[in-house]
Amino acid sequence: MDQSARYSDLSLREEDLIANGQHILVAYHMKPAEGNGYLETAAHFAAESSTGTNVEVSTTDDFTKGVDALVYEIDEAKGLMKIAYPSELFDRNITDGRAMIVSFLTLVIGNNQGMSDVKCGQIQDFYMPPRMLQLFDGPSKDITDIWRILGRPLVDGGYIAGTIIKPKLGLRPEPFAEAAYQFWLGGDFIKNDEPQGNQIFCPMKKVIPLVADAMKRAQDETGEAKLFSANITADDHYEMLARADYILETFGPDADKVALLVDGYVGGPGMITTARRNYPNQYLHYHRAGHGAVTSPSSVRGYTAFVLAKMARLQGASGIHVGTMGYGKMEGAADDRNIAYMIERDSADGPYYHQEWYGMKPTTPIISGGMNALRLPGFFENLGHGNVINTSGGGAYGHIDSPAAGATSLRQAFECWKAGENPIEFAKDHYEFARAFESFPGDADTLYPGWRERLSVHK
Ligand code: CAP
Ligand code: MG
Repeated sequence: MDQSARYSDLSLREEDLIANGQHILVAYHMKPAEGNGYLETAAHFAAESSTGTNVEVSTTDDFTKGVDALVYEIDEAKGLMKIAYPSELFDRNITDGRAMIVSFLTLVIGNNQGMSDVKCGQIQDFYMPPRMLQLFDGPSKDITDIWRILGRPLVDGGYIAGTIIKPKLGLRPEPFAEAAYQFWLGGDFIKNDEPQGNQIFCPMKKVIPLVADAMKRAQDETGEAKLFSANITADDHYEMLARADYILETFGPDADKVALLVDGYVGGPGMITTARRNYPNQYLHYHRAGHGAVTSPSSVRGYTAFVLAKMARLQGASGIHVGTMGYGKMEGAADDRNIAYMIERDSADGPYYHQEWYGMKPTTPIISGGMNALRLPGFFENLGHGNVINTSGGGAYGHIDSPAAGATSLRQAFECWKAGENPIEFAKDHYEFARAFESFPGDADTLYPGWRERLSVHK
């Protein structure tokens, strides 16, 4: 059944829809299955994502038709379709009237995935009108809270050198805490790796007191504040609360230096909101393990990493992983910097829509995955700043001298870029950075050909 007469209106102009502020706009890459017309399929897509189904139902009335999602633009050659969703379609809390990402996802990327007339559809971008945007929690803590703890300026406070406890699994409590202590001697921020929780060989109630003690000792030793991002992910809301409460109580006077890490893609929006609403005083660290299942550049379904990050800011993530823009081990490209810009700025351009955030706090880009001191200068150059959290697991624990030296080499990489110096020249009087060349010789050969001769002093 062709529903384009009801579910499309190509005379609608995007600037009017934005000026009216009554619709959430979503841009998709969409391809119909063989034998289906573009507009007809797009209209069916909009129907299934809002008020309709594949047939007319007799219970539809005039009000229903007033909240139809409408296809307002198509470009068949580009496989582009844009849909305007009336804000009223989206579910609101009975407790406080606020909006929820789970409802947004249920409609805009719900049953439309897997329909037989749609070959594929993927969200590229969305626009949130001011009134709806204000109904999302947004972050309660942001990078300025970390800078404050570290005694840095609250504007342009700079790079946060972090790591992930490695190996990913298989450390017992004592070596785990020792690995944390060793990194903190040189760096700022440590996160649990995403699967680390309460394994029987490393029970949370054994390891967390040791990590809290390691933090204290590292702070005493260095005279600097240190941060720990603790994984509280669990299927059960109450288990998440139990973990967070235990962790915060155990860190006691250092609890302000604890971030709560949630595996938000596999766990879903409810888990992020559990952390955001129950612990608004803690920095909320959104780990996105598994997101590649839908966001991979090879994917033609789901949504992109850009969309994931934008949703994370609405939900209230203080920081989310945004990849390494082609400089690390995960998929990504240089122009992924627009992901970082969208979540850290008050006004930014996405691939299809400009978004104003009206003062919603920013979400820190967390740079992670195969990073080390050698890869960072190029990364900062591409991004244009270093106001990020970077977690380098292999890049710290893979340094040939020590985790502390690995951490120091990361900080030096930022100094090198900030000073605009040539990394090989900089290495000549920055020992830990120079030793990173020897720690990661494959990267050094690729990024800095000729380094062996020029750094002969360290050979
Ligand atoms: C990185 C990491 C992170 C990835 C996730 C890992 O370790 O801990 O989970 O960065 O990807 O387990 O691979 P290394 P993303 O520093 O040792 O590579 O940040 O893109 O979401
Ligand atoms: Mg990890």
